[in-house]
Amino acid sequence: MSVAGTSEDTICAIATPAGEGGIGIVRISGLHAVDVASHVVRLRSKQPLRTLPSHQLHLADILLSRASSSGTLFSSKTCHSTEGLVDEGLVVYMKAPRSFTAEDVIEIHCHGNGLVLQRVCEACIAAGARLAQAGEFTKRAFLNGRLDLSQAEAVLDTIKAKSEQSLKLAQRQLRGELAQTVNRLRTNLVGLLAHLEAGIDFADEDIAFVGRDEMLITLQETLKDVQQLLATAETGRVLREGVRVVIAGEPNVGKSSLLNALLRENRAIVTDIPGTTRDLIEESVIRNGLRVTLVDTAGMRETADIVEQEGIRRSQEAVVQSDMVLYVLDGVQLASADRGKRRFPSFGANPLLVLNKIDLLHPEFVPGLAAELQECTGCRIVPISVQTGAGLEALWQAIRANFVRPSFEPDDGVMVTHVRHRTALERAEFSLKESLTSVQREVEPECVAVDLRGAADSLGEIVGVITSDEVLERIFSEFCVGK
Ligand SMILES: Nc1nc2c(ncn2[C@@H]2O[C@H](COP(=O)(O)OP(=O)(O)OP(=O)(O)O)[C@@H](O)[C@H]2O)c(=O)[nH]1
Ligand SMILES: [Mg+2]
Repeated sequence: MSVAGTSEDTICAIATPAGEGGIGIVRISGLHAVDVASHVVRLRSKQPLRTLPSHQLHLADILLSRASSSGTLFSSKTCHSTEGLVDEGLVVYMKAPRSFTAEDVIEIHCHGNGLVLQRVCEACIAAGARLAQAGEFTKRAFLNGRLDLSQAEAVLDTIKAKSEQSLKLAQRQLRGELAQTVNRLRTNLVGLLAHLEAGIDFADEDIAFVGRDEMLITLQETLKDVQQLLATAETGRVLREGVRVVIAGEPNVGKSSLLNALLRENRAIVTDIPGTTRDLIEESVIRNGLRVTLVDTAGMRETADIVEQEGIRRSQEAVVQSDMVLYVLDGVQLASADRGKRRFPSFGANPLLVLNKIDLLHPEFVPGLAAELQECTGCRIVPISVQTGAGLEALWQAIRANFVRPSFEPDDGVMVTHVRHRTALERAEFSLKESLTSVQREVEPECVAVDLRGAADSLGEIVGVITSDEVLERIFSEFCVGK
């Protein structure tokens, strides 16, 4: 279903984060934004709001509208000489269509006090606006054609980006890089489809509107481009969302010590008593542009202690939900066990084995032990000592290499960062392969057209040409109110 048009309602919301701040902004958007704001602000210049030039800040008194003046923030006594006065601030009028929503937008900049902002918002509502829903300003920008859907999603990514690289990716998507590529591919398919359908309509006249070879070339090239985009999706997701790395292993091997060392912070309790950690301890750190959430867990062992049992259950759950497991081993324990009796981890998909406490081993002994471990388990091994810091840099590199290929440059080509885009591309890939097979087998053009339409529609979903209300609802509900 395609969605178009805009709402008649004028909406308002506090656009700045909750809490105290130097300034706070209330944003109003819609057909009646100026009328609503006129009830709430009085320009010091006495000019009517409507006559203001667009995109200029003007000093104003910010007032309570009559309908909300029964409020409790300022009693009638305190407001005697300046009745209904709340604050003084700045007002900016952004005339449609040159605004974020492409509608008339007024922003009222007051002091960043939650009560004041709340009162201004209430005054706007009393003057006829309604409180905006989560993401409604951005949704209007999309519905009014200011942004495509991938750009609207990039607005949220820009707000939420925690690392340099995720911010860079969000900004590139906001500039429309992904949309341009997807639109180009979609246009090629729609062109092909038009020719194919013309051929079907005029089948009796024996005119070939598009040759088989030409069709094969276009389909193959489009498929290649779609697959190229898909190849970036995993790295894109990892850079946008960050990764969850769980530190697991038996008690006392140095898991909490490792967490503290990687965070460079004394976050978890470390003792030489096995079973020290019970709860999961979680903390994020940004390293080389990648946001890594590290999770320290309770050491795995058989135990009758029910608190520890619960801790171990949570550890196992954390392992299942992780993107990567660092399985820590005590180098001394391992070295002292008989060769045949050495125990190795049996859980976690492809864990990275961290051979800890190598400061307590003879340096010449470490490479042999690591090689033996590698041979027995087939897993990657990183020998470290939390005590001396040896191997920690190599461990960081191994974590990154697990997710991002070493030659990766965030400035290389267009990247796919959203699961929604990835699944749409996968559907497009499937339909393109089907249509290629149909053309190769010289199946009736009607069948080819169905798959071509499917591929074009899947691409259209990314930019929002084809989108259901349900999808829009889901996307914009992730936003905060005021964006
Ligand atoms: N020599 C040496 N001791 C270490 C090293 N890493 C940790 N330890 C010591 O090993 C002991 C256990 O460390 P923890 O970090 O509490 O171990 P854990 O795996 O979290 O233990 P649990 O929470 O009980 O599962 C402490 O006495 C640490 O000081 C290391 O690299 N070298
Ligand atoms: Mg611990």
